[in-house]
Amino acid sequence: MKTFYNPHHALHQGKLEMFRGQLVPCFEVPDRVDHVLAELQRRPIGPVLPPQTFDDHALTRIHSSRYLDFLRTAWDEWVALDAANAARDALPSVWPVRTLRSDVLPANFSARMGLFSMDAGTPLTSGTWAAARVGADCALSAAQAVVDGERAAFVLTRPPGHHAGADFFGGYCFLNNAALAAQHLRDHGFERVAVLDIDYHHGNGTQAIFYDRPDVYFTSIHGDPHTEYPFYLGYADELGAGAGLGANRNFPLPRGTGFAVWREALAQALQGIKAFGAQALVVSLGLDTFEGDPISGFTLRSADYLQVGADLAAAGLPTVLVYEGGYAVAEVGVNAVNVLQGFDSAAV
Ligand code: SP5
Ligand code: ZN
Repeated sequence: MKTFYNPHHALHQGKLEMFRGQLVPCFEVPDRVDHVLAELQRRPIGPVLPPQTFDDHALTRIHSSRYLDFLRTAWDEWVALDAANAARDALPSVWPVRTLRSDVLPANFSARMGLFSMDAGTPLTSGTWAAARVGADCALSAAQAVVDGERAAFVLTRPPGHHAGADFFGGYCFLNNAALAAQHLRDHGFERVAVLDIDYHHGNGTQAIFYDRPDVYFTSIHGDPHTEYPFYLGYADELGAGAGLGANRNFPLPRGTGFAVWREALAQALQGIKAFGAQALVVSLGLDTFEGDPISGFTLRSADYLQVGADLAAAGLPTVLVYEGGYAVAEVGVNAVNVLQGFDSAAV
């Protein structure tokens, strides 16, 4: 399959994230993509291509204009506050929780950082917009390749996307690459599209974006949000709303879950996608389900990812695979390419 690689991903390079009252080094680092690229060079599965350029109209299909306007100018505003900020990343510290207003767009930069974010673990850096914007082009290019008849395509980019909502960043994510790919498929002939999220963390952004829509099915297998990030979404009773009722399905699993139980949840998620009648599939491919992941709690092993790829291919749908999380940097390349190789070996 074709890989659409973001050559500008390293422009986004956060330094520190807030964790238990301390700033700790970011887990979401450029090496995560560099190792996947190196493994793709060792075990080629197809051409590695730069993305085509799409105009911002494709972004506004998913994200609000005021959020995109904020992201585009945020770094310059941050540095305008204090020239010394050029050496520091921007992190939010105040949020409009219940009873506070999110309809008013404050002039104050910190207030807007909070309005457009969900946590203090996602630094905004000098190159965040440039990297995320080209990543969106990669997602749209992969979706277009599938529109043009490819069986599957892989989006190799960072920052990841599945925690980002229509108008907020968080969980290391800024633009929702999987949602952009799904919408592109919808806008180019596929009437029913499924998003399957197999990152360790629930894809709250993607779920929220499609929650009331009957045309995009969202299903996710993830650490139980009672104990795992993003905590406030991803429970089994979230089934969709309004016209989208029945088009959302979550499989929260406890910390420590191994491949046999995880794979049974995958079979059920794929069964839901089939029952929905999906014509195309977008996979949010996180590799943080790996036993060696430093921030996650499942115990999948490297060889299991070959089977994951084969199971995904057995759905028999045109498929866009989007790289999301996965923080065991030394193993993430092997694990990601195992999924792709497993997919290609089983795909008809
Ligand atoms: C895309 C994705 O996988 N985002 C995950 C965001 C998780 N953010 C919260 C992580 C908290 C990590 N703290 C772990 C400390 C271990 N010593
Ligand atoms: Zn994750």
